[in-house]
Amino acid sequence: MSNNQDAKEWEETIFSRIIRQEIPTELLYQDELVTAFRDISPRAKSHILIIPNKLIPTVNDVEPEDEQALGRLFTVAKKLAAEEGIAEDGYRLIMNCNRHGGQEVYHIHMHLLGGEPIGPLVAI
Ligand code: DGP
Repeated sequence: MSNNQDAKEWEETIFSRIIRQEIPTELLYQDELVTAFRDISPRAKSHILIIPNKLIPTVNDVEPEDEQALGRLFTVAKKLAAEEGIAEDGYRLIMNCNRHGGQEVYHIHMHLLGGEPIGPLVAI
């Protein structure tokens, strides 16, 4: 049991509305498990978010039954990296968790960053 399982932490975020296409967003990919779209404030030439359709607030809230959807994040990352033309040069996949990880939106999401050198993993 994580400490995020209270009513406040499980509230929907803007990402639920994007999944339901309630706000204008160019979806790059969507199926029954995951949705992908461009980050609103890109930190690289190519910056895509890939998210499970199910609301899972943080990695601390992941359960075994989520494995199929979370595995799908990787196969969609591979597909979108190829479509963006960044697969060969390379890219970085990031998932932040809670405050120290720098998480801002409490609906887990994989960042796909590429199109240019991304720099060191952690700035020091
Ligand atoms: P994180 O810090 O890992 O929680 O990243 C959250 C990302 O979500 C951040 O890079 C900005 C992006 N973001 C927040 N709100 C929106 C939105 O409404 N639309 C889109 N496309 N991206 C958003």
